[in-house]
Amino acid sequence: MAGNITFTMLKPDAVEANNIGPILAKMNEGGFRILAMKYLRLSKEQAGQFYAVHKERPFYGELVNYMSGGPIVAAVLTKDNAVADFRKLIGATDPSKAEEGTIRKLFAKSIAANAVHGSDSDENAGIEANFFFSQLERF
Ligand code: FUP
Repeated sequence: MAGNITFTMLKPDAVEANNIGPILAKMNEGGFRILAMKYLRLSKEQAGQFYAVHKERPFYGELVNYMSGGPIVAAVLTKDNAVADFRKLIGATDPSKAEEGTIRKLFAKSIAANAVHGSDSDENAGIEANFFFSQLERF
């Protein structure tokens, strides 16, 4: 059965462009509620650990530099069928391929600076939420 949480980050480009409010509004309008949220800057080590699954990919170094290059917002969101519905709401990784009206189409600048992250499975949603937040069960 599909789970009801997903994990997101508003990436450095979205924070720099002062789009935290508009992007969170889109998430709310899409039916998501915020369970946990924090504003922080990742160290290089933390960004490398978070994206360790991409270690062998050619863009890994750039991705780690990019994600540790400025502040982000990390959040746990809830909704029925959260992971799939959220990926639909944010659109394709490459904003030039993202559907009209999606968050990446509206706010992303490039494939690297693509405004937001969204978990790709229920298992990863749990792992990623736990990477940033402890004691989620209290909510
Ligand atoms: P997504 O699940 O849509 O966030 O995309 P991926 O897991 O495939 O990629 C994770 C992040 O790596 C993307 F958000 C941006 C970065 N990336 C690149 O910089 N270049 C690429 O060619 C692919 C991904």
